[in-house]
Order: sequence, then C-alpha cells, then structure tokens
Amino acid sequence: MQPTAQDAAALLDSLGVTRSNEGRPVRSPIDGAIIGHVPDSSIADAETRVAEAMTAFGNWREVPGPRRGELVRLLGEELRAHKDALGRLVTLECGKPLSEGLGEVQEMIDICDFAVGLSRQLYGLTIASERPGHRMSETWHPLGPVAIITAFNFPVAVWAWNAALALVCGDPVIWKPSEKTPLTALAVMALAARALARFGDAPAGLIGIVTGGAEIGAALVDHPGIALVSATGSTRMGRIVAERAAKRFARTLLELGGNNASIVTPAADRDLALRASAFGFMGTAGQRCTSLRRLFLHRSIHDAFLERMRAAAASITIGDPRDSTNLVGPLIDDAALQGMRAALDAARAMGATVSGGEVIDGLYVRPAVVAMPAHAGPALEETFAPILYVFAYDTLEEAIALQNAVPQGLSSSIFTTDMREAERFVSAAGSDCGIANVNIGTSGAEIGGAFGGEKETGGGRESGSDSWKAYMRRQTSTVNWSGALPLAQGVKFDI
Ligand code: UN1
Repeated sequence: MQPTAQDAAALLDSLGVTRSNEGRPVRSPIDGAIIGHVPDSSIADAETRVAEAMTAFGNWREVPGPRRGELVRLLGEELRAHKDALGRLVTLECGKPLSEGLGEVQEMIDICDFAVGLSRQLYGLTIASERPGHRMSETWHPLGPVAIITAFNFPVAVWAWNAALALVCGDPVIWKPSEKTPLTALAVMALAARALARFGDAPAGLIGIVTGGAEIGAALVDHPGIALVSATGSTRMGRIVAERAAKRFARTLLELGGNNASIVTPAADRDLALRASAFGFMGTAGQRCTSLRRLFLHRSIHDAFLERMRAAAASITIGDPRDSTNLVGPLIDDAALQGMRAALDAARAMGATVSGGEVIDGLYVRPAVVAMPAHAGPALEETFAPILYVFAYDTLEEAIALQNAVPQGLSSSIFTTDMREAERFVSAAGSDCGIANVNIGTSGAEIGGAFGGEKETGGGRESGSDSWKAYMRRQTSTVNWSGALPLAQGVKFDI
C-alpha cells in the first residue's frame, strides 16, 4: 500500500482541491501520517459566511422549488462522477473500509435523488374552515440559513442529508465539518462548486464552509442569522448547542449519541442474527452512532451465541482499510483508544469477562466482546469503539425494559421469527428508539426513512420521510373570500 500522504495528494488533486501547507495538520488514522493541512477559519470568516448566506437567502427562497432541485441534481451528478475518488478520500481521512467509504458517497447520491423528487413535492394542506366563504391552508416556506455541524465518522454523508434537503427547501447552508476530517469536506465543496457553476445563476454564498474547532461551531450557533442548527455528534456537544441555540430561540436538529441494542430471542434465525450483530458492533470499528453496543440474548441461547460472537470477533480481519480483505480499520485517534481502554477497565472492575480489546498496532484494535454480570456501568454510556456488552435475559418484557433503560434512544432491533415478539417490539409498548428494526441490525439505515432518535439522542429527524419539514417554516393562512366577517368560535364584535 502507498503511504497515505501520497494517496491523499493524488485524490485531492483529482477532486480539484487546492492543497495548503499551512494550518491544522490532518492525520490519517491508517498510519498516523499527515495527509494535508487546513487553515482554521476565524470568527470574522464565520460572520462573513453567515452574512453571505443571509443575502443568498433573499434570492434563493424565491427560486421555484423544482429549479432548486436542479442544483441538487447536478450535485448528485458530480458525486456520481467522483464517487470513487471521494470514497477513497473518506477511507484515508477517517479510516473506514473502502466499501464503507464508497457506501457513504452512495448515501450522498441517494439523498440527492430523494431531494430532487422532493423539490416538486413540498406539499402543504388545505384545511376545512368553520366559517362560510373562507379557505384555510398551510404552506411551507423556506426557513433561512442552516448551519450543519458534522462528526468525523460520516464526514460527508451527514452534510449531504442536510444540505440536499435544505437547498431544495430554499435554505443556504454553512458547513462546520469535524476538525478531524476537513479534507473530505473541502473535496465536497469542490464538487459543489462545479455543480454551482453548471447551474449558472445561484446566488453567491449559497453553499459555504468554515473549518476549525468548537469555537467556530459556537460562532454559527450563536449567530442570529442562522435559522436552524443541525448538529451531529456527542450528547455533550449537543447539550451545549441546544442550550446556546435556545437562548435565541433558534431551531435545532440534533443527532447525538446512541446506545443501540439488539435482542435475540429463542425464535431467531441465529445465523442471520450473528452476521447482523457482527456487522453492527464491528463495522466502522464501532464508530457509528448506530453501532450495536448491547446485545440481549435469551438465556436458553446465551452461552452458545456468545461463544460464536467471540469467535467472530477473534477472527475478523483488521488492518489497512484500503485493502478490501480487511473488514475493520483503525480507530480515529488516540483519545478513542483511551476511551475504549477505560470502558473495558470499568467493565472488568464490575466483574465482566472481556474477550479481545487488545491493541494490535497503532490505532488498530481487536473488537471486544464483554459478558456483563449486570446492566450497569460502561454499558449505559456510548463509547465510540468496537465493544459489545452481552447480557442474558429470561422474558421479552425484561429484555425490552433493559434495552430501553439507557439515556439514549437512537436505534434498536429484534431478531425473531415469531410475529408476536416482532410486533410487540415495534409497538407503542416496545422499543423507545427512533429506529426499531426486525431481523436487521441497528446500523446501516437507508436514506428513505426519517433518521434520528429520542431522549439524549436529541429528537431530531433528518434524511427521508417528512424530515424536510425541519428546514421550512409553516404558515397557516385563512382567506376570507366572502363579503361578510364571521368571527371564529361564534364571537360577536359588531361596531
Ligand atoms: C452516524 O453514525 O452518524 O444508519 C450515521 C447508519 C448510517 C448512518 C449512521 N446510514 O448506520
């Protein structure tokens, strides 16, 4: 394999990104080498971007939705044409296996397609008025500039889920990517610039970016010109964003931590459950917000299933994610490694049996399967690493109660061929998560559904279904086309 720095330079050139030798160094977790530099934006830069976006909004909100969709269609074309290079760059910068890097770009293309269709379907309602000669309607209007704060683990797809919808909804966007993955963000901006050039008459400042750390994100969150802050990351970060945004009554769309669980019942197809759970906890080295973290096994199958999962983790191929024979790449950085160590130490201190978890080399670790004596300790927290906490249960009620007994509420799943168990799990009395799957793992959602979760996950929904409504403002209009003036609720006020 080539040194990552060489690979990155070639990919950045092919994607049309101007390389810099100054600014914050960006390291590839693959080999720890510096693969580029990105200067931090200043607070003044952030203010300029917002001012430009506010001006752009005045124009863009009056461009017809289907025409706005044309820009997103062109963006989708650029992404299709450069899928391979961008997918490779994602792999270099965040360390996920190449098939996942390419899959992430596919997710961007999918949401662009979805948004193009949506651009002709921003439907409102006509509502029955109680007054004669009156018509009531509900219309969705563009909202204003949207700040999109994203995390390292999906360095480009999360921007696309937000930006594709926001743009067709009539909103300019300003991106604050993770400081760990700014190169892929610059590459996406280069592709967006091509789409804008082909589109022709989009207003300047429609698609912007600022780079840097938390203080740059905070400058966007606090700016009165930002109508919506869409933030993906830890619950700790989300709490800060939510509080700051609430001070000025700005809207937020939060996609925060998950602590996702699967339940495997005696009626499960166990081979399928094993494969799905193995991907769920080890895929992306456990660094998805949807990664499987807790596994509830019925006592009758617990020991045998646990053994098979240990064997799967012990034999999984780990190494350079550019090599397609490796299914698990590195953790993002040393802090992630320390976080994993601390969680495993806490589990051991509780009397848990830990298999795996050792460092192989650099940031490459063996995924850990942890047989837990109780549903407590580190299992109640999100650790962004490949750790699977395993529990035995006796009744489905107990398993559902435990799976819900964490502060987070993103994703969940049940493995069963018993329709009563499956239906109970997805019922009002079942999983309390935003995502509740049957015979599928917790991760790997398609873009067509609304994506997000409850409780400390933040309550936001993005991507498919009617998530677009978060990027628009709702207006109720009552129009009186009669000559009379009847008041609602029969109120009399004759002057
Ligand atoms: C994330 O980890 O922030 O459902 C998003 C999934 C992916 C998205 C994960 N489509 O696993």
